[in-house]
Amino acid sequence: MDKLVIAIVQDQDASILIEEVTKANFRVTKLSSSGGFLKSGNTTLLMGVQEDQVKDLLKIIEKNCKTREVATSLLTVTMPGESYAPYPVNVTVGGATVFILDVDQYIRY
Ligand code: 2BA
Repeated sequence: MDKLVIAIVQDQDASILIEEVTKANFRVTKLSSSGGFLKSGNTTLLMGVQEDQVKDLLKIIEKNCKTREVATSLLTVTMPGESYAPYPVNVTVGGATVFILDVDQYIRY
């Protein structure tokens, strides 16, 4: 066990990704998470793998996670008279945001 791959993905892609990752004999833990910017739900996957398996895992993640445009009205603009109005913006939410960390120890009791 060499690396911990943390992948933040969209909820819509999570099920199929978990299926494919499991089919390829990787172990995975699913966490329900929320993005700080959109404040909506996403999925965080924890996957402990050998260093030489990281490339194969990344290929599966890339193949199964789609980039999507999401409309949000988070931003506000100041209107005359100092009132605020929601300002719609489109953001491109990534297929996946991936962190790869070194694992110090891996213990299963
Ligand atoms: P959210 O924070 O909800 O961000 C959703 C999308 O909004 C982002 O997509 C990005 O396109 C945009 N966005 C985020 N912060 C922004 C900002 N300060 N200004 C303008 N646009 C902004 P992704 O970059 O693909 O990120 C998708 C999700 O992955 C994020 O959801 C967050 O949960 C996570 N994430 C991304 N980068 C991260 C990082 N460096 N650390 C921790 N989590 C991260």
